[in-house]
Amino acid sequence: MAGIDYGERIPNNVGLSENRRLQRALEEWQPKFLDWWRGMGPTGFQEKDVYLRTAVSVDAQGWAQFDWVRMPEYRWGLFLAEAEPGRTIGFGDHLGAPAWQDVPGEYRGVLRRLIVTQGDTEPASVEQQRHLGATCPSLYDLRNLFQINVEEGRHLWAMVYLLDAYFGRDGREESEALLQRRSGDRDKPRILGAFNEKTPDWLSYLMFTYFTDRDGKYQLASLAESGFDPLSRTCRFMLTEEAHHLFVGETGIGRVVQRTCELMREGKTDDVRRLGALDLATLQKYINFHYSVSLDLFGSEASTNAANFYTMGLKGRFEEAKKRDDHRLKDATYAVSELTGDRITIREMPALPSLNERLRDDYITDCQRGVDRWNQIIKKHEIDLELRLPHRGFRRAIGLFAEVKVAPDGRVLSEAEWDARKHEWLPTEADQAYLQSLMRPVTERGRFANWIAPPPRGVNGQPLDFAYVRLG
Ligand code: BYC
Repeated sequence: MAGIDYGERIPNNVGLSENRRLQRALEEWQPKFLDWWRGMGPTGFQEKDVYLRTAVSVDAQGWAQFDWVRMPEYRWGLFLAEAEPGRTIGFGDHLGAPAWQDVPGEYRGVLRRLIVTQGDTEPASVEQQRHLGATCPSLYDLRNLFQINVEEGRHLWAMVYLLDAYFGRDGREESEALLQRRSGDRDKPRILGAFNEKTPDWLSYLMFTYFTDRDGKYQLASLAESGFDPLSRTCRFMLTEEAHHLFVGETGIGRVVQRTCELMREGKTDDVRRLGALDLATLQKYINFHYSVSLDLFGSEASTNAANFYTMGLKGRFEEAKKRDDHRLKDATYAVSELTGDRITIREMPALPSLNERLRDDYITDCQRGVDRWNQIIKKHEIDLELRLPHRGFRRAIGLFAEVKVAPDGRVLSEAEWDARKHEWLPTEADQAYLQSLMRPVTERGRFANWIAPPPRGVNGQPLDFAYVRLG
């Protein structure tokens, strides 16, 4: 089962050739996907050879193979993690029952919506990043961008497989709709807020891969606990690909911090803009923006949807199987923020409707780890400043804090105070214009833009001056 059949038109390890109806449905969808990729995928570079990795099997050893590929010829396929024999449902009302191999009829609509919401983010992110190739800071970074883009495309395939294989005609309609919505489009926007924002420059992209892809990690990990076994296995394999996206974000921002600190030391100045780099104050503003947009992706603090997903056995907690409790949570409580006038307090609330907040807490802890590592870089340069995650209520559009204005330090502000100070906390038009002025392509082998340090090593043991994308 672990091996992937690349002899087929659609590479897969799901026995596609034994299911003619599904094979036909997916083979009809494939050219539409390619049309979407050509129209909405990376602008330019489609005919260039890119040094990409492709999954060759889903087990730990045989995962990836690196080779030169033109992106439209990338072998997008259907890969599920290996089945766990005898797997049972790990939480909710069906705890202990055998995991479902088919969609439980009564949960069909809810499950379809979860899969569609997840699926919608994947092409959205490709659309958001499509113009970045033109301003890449190096061939190494360009290659990593394209790797992420093709894998997001594969994650779309992963969700379309579930829709087509398990949801009949409505599933096929949803698969079509996933190719029709467009990030940022007024009439046909993508479903979740963060996926309609622009990714206009490489700093925003690195922030996106750090903060927004990390939401992906937590949502996929919760869906990997699902009692619906095909969803669980699909998400388990997606998580292995997701790890590279998070690596790009964390190390990418780390390299920007590194370069900034080097220039601050060399130039004996905080004003590294004069030296053509990004000052730490601007980095902080971009952290504030992308972190707050990503916090919204977890939904409201109190959500009956989240409670239902759990009780139904469809979406678990992060690392559900490692938790030592009753996995039903009917009588449990969880500490959730609350607004009392202009004060933010904490109150024990029923655990089930608080599951979004709990997942957000797991996410926040994980986000902090990377910020700590960036601060280590700053400290090593003997610079007295720390990057910080803003308060969870800062600039929120979903949930409790959408009703108020909150400063990065957690103080509730009046509208007037917020308006007077928001330019200190969020990228201004001038910041964005400055950033745009840095976005000049660097495509010479082994060279890197002035605002970002080279990585410590290349991809797959290759040197830094390797032709990661053959432009000639
Ligand atoms: N924007 O009960 P509530 C990734 C809606 S990222 C707009 O609080 P719920 C990736 C919500 O739909 C991971 N609308 O929320 C990363 C609901 O609508 P209805 C993506 C929003 O349902 C980078 C209403 O508000 N995967 O993979 O508990 C690159 C009340 O909502 C938003 C998933 O998200 C928003 N931000 O939770 C590529 C997993 N938030 O019912 C890929 C699947 C909420 O009133 N999705 N609403 O019409 C879910 O688990 C849930 O849908 C959510 C929302 C956690 C997103």
